[in-house]
Amino acid sequence: MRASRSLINSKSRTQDLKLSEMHISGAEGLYEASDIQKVVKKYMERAMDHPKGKADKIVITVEEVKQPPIAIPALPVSTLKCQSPAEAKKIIVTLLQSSGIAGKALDTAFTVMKKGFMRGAAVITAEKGRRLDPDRKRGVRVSRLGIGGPAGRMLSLKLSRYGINTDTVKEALILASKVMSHRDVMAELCISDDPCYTTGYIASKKFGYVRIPHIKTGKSRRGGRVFFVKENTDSEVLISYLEKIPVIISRLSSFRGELQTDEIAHSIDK
Ligand code: WAQ
Ligand code: MG
Repeated sequence: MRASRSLINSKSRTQDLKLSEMHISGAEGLYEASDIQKVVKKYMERAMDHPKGKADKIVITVEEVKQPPIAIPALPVSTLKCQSPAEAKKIIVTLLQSSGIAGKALDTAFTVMKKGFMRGAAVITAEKGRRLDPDRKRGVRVSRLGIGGPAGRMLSLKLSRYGINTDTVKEALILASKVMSHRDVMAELCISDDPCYTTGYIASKKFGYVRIPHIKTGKSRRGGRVFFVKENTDSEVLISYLEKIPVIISRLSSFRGELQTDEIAHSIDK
């Protein structure tokens, strides 16, 4: 699903329709045929009621997937103690550096995040900080991802124990798990573009899915995603995996409550 709003007014002379469209909401998933009507209804509700504003165009695409999905485990989940965006930044730098991401790559990532307003994710190399995704306005949109019935029910149960059983958390964990299942991806940084949603995350092969509260203040529509990849990544192969290959979560990993940054670093190093 993709919901957007045209920014052209009657006085505007802009010829470039793409430039004058604001992305409001997007969602994608892999579902059983029998669930599609229910899912489309849910996506419609989401498209028509979004804190970013009212959409004037909603596109829903339903495609049959021919290839059997690849089964992967979900990443381990934890939440860090964090009180402010400034503290969040320190945590992000510490954990990403310890996942092998160089300063140059972090600089590129923070520049991309500051601009905000992307529909997909930027793909950035972990050493030199080069950007590999071809369409910089759009980024790469991860699709064809989902969770199997039993794992999905178990996930809801586990997340309920921590009071975070929401579509936002589930979808983010599914996405991060697919992204991290590719061998060339080292880490991810995500900040929601929803002005009310102030918890972001980093994901890495080393730390799993690490939630970071207060990653931004509650007023900003700026958000985005960055995937950090090995320097010699074949971007076409990676992007086609992320966009096209069906991947489904079939089992879960560990869940942990609130941790201090050094606790997570320490527990992994042991
Ligand atoms: N593929 C690639 N990038 C995406 C996708 C996708 N399918 N969906 C969203 N993005 C990018 C895009 O640039 C958005 O602006 C940005 O991510 C944020 O998207 O555990 O809801 O949908 O509590 O606002 C984090 C949950 C929620 C943390 C993140 O992101 C937690 C969220 P949003
Ligand atoms: Mg979203």
